[in-house]
Amino acid sequence: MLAEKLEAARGLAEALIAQALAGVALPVAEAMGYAVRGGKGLRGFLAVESARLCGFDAVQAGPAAAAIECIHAYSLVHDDLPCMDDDDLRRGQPTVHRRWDEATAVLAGDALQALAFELLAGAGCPDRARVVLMGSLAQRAGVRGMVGGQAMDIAAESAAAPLDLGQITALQAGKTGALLTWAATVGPVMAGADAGPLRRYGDALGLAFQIADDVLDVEGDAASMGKAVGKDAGAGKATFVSLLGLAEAKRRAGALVEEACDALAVYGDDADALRAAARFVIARRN
Ligand code: GRG
Repeated sequence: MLAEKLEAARGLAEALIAQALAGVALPVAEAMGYAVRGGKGLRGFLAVESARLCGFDAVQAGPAAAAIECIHAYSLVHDDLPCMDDDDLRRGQPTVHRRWDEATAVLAGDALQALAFELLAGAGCPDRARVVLMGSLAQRAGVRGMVGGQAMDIAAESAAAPLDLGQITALQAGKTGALLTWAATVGPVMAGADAGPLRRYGDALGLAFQIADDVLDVEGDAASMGKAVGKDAGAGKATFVSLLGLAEAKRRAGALVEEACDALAVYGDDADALRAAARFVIARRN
């Protein structure tokens, strides 16, 4: 059952992060633990499940799951800051800068990013694969990935014309897709195997995830989402929904989920949990 597997991967990642922070009696460490709790744990789950498909157990994959959840949590903490989205609520709780202050939120995000690589250094795979994991995570989190996508998003706010579909797709591939695809390819990278099928799965899943996020920004409610909704439409931002319309956006997300599932054919039924995760991405309410 997907919910139990998500819960198990989330517990594993949170335990490793709590262990790494144990004994640090500083508000910033408390804020780091707070920032990683309460999410769906999708990225950590993808890492554990992809590793399992390639013969690695949860102990061996745990550091990679914890690492990707640290990077994701850092991105949310910084994205919520007044200089970016200026949000008060995340995962149904006050954002880190609201619960503590801005300096603590900046430092918690910085330290979560560093902690990701500290944890990843403990992944249970050959040294060569560990180096590839660390280099690829740095690349996907940085200017060629998530930060690049976020920078494009911020630049679009003051651009003369709204972004077109190709530009939105490129922006989201960086901002949201880069981390999801990294998580989905952890297993073959650890094994030194062909990452092609899981990369195609991750890329399609990432785009479907973002289209679903845009749909939820229109159709979702703040109580289920645990954060403000309607911000994109309110800001007049181009999104998949504004460019395609609600019905076509949903159709494309569904088609991408089928593409993601089909990409896993080589793994047979063993990849059914990943297929369930792809379906969950467009069915979720938060
Ligand atoms: C600040 C460097 C920097 C990057 C920010 C990820 C990001 C880039 C911004 C977050 C804004 C946002 C809501 C993006 C949409 C996609 C997304 C990452 C949603 C949150 O992911 P979930 O739904 O979150 O997996 P949980 O809370 O379940 O972990």
